Amino acid sequence: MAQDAFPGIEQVPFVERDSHAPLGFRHYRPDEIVEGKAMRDQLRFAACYWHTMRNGLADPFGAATARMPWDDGSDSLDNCRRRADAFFEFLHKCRIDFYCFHDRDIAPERSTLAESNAALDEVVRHLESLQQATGKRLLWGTACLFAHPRYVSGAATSPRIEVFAHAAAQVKKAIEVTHRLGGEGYVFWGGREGYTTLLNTDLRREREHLAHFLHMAVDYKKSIGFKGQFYIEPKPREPSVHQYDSDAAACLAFLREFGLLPHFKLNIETNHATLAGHTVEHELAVCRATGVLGSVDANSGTDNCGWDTDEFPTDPRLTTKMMLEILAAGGFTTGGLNFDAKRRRESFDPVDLFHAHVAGMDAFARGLKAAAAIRSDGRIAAFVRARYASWDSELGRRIEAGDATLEELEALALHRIDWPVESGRQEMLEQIMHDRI
Ligand code: XUL
Ligand code: CO
Repeated sequence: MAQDAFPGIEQVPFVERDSHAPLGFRHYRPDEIVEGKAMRDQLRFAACYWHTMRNGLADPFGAATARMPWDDGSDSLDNCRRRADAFFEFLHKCRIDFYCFHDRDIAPERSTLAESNAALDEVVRHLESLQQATGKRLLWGTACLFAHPRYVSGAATSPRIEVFAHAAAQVKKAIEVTHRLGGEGYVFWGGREGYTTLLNTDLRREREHLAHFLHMAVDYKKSIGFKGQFYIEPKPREPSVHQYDSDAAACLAFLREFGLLPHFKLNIETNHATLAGHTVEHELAVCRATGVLGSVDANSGTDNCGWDTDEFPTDPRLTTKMMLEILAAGGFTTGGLNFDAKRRRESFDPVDLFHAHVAGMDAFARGLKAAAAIRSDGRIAAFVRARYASWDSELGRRIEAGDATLEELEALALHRIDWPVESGRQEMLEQIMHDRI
């Protein structure tokens, strides 16, 4: 592996918490055991190819600012390989074990699908050798079904059957290369699977088409023996006005409606949750309650901005709340924490890639330790258990088993004149949590 994209930057060292070293892990210790597992296995950090390697930091008002001296801006395969080398150098130096990509991040789209597939195969061969040389692993792959103009009105929900077919072929190939690279999962994010106006949209047909598309992907996955986990990534809007996978609850209803629930888990992204008017811990809790918490796209947004700003998650309060949910769900199996996050446009130096990821990793290390401390303290969990203790009765058991009737509950209620409601103690619980961050 070439080692020259980031000259002068060594592998990020471990430093003391109050160290003034500009670059260093103050909290992340990959081998430290937290709740029975090494931190690296609890957190399973991934860097994403699209922001880290392909985002020049342009915004709607101005040009790209990111300095990427390893990239000549061309779509030659040599340039693709150089980028991959730079990426793996970055993963190594930043101590990140996993990565994620879209097909079109790693290799260019050519004028025919066959040529695009051939280019993809070339780069995948190179990634394969980089993985072997470094031990880095693919957390998940995906297909970019939103950037090309053919997807202007959707991919799996396009009004044109030819576009639907192209998207299907692209997904087929992307699942294949994910499988070949030993990917632990595959993500479906429906950026264009929604609408801009209902006046031109057959919502019933589009949702059904999407379901058939996903069923075909499930069948194909089985046919090639790909064992990785399929995920849906909810997001309410942007680029569409409304996306069908708008939040975790909508995804769950969709998956159940079309018999897809056994085949999918969810990939929850912080800034998508807030766009949907939720907190990320709400989305994670919905997943936990249903057993579909799969993976996380870790980022954060600017409050009250209303846009998916994909900022790095550097606030330990946010990460503590997330890790509380993730640990309560039993931790990650196939999933992990993928930094679907980009530096601010003003943070354009190569070293800012390191500052951004290290800040995010340290924030999650703190969040993990704080969440573990809150759980071992046990007061919050004990409070919740006690709050529902009346349900641990014979009657509670019968109601929860679906065996009770309104008549017998009425018989109980008719003779009751006092109501033993208790304080929710929110502020007390918040203090217990904040004390451990
Ligand atoms: C877009 C987004 C995507 C998905 C993968 O907001 O999050 O990058 O994570 O397609
Ligand atoms: Co994402």
